[in-house]
Amino acid sequence: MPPKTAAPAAPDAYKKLGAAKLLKIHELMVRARLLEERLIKMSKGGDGFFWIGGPGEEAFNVPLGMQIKKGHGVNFDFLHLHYRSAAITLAMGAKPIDALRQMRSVATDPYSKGRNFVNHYAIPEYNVVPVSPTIETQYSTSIGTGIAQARAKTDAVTIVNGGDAGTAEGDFHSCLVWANRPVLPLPILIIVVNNGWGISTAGRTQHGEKNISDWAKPFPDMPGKTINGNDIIESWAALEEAFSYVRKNRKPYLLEARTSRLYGHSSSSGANRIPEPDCIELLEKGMTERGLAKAADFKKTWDAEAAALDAAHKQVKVEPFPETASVWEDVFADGLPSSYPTKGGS
Ligand SMILES: Cc1ncc(C[n+]2csc(CCOP(=O)(O)OP(=O)(O)O)c2C)c(N)n1
Repeated sequence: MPPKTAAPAAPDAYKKLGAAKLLKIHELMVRARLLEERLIKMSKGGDGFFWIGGPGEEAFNVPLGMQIKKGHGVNFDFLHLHYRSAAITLAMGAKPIDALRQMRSVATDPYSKGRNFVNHYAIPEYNVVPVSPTIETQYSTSIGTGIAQARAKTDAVTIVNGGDAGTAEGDFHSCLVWANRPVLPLPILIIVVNNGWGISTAGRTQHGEKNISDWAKPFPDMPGKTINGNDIIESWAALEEAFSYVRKNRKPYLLEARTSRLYGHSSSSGANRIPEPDCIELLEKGMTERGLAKAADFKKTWDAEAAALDAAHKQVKVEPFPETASVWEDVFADGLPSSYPTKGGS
């Protein structure tokens, strides 16, 4: 069984991953960061109603998205995500414009047709199940796809992520119990991204356990590990190890990533920049110090991604809002009960 604590990254780990891959990771991190900053601006500028997202989690979420076995159906990985996961979906190939669409609540939003709030993805072709604003329920729904994949002959796995405060809820513990039943262990990569806060409540005032990953201790077959999720090298290696364990052994793995929360909880808490470590700055510093890239390489990426986002935003501004009559669409799988109004609404 892998150790319960993280080993420090090897000194040459940057070079092992290689400049080309690191630059690709950097590009996706920049795309995610600029997207979130644009979404914040939209929420403050009347171009949307509410923002919640994941700036500060890119060094963990991009490697996660890049290591997914992407596709539709039981033979591909299933993702039960929460609202700070944009960098995961972007690394899988989602387009920033679709998040802008959901923020502006336009009818072209592919995730919810302009009906849900931002960073609530639903991507059937990538097995990304709809994100719930009710926290932690994703740990319960992940049991379902975990069971399907435990029964199927496949190397595909289920991934569930959420925050540290939510682990106080029963759904998280149901997931641990179900994933570890000796009669049918489940191939679930159980992730907790620990940013130290539950809205405005400090984690240190709430958690008697030292690490969230210590919840693995009662289950001898489930490794538990805590890593520095602001470090791209540590994140990449830990995810590789965890994915490989779950895919091969068809058993769960509990991974806790400590990250920054760079713009606070949401637009409700102001969404202003907070002086915590910035994983993109750390990556740029690490690459520059090792001669793997220059400041000009990074600037090119920032400029190109910003220009692409400008064009996408311009496009979304002229897209239509949903028709009023569409308000009942997709509410019930088999149509509306006869007691519901079918026209207009009141
Ligand atoms: C069941 C439920 N309880 C409370 C809330 C309100 N709420 C939204 S986010 C949040 C804090 C979640 O903190 P954490 O789990 O650490 O995740 P983070 O937002 O920090 O990533 C709470 C309490 C909710 N959405 N759902």
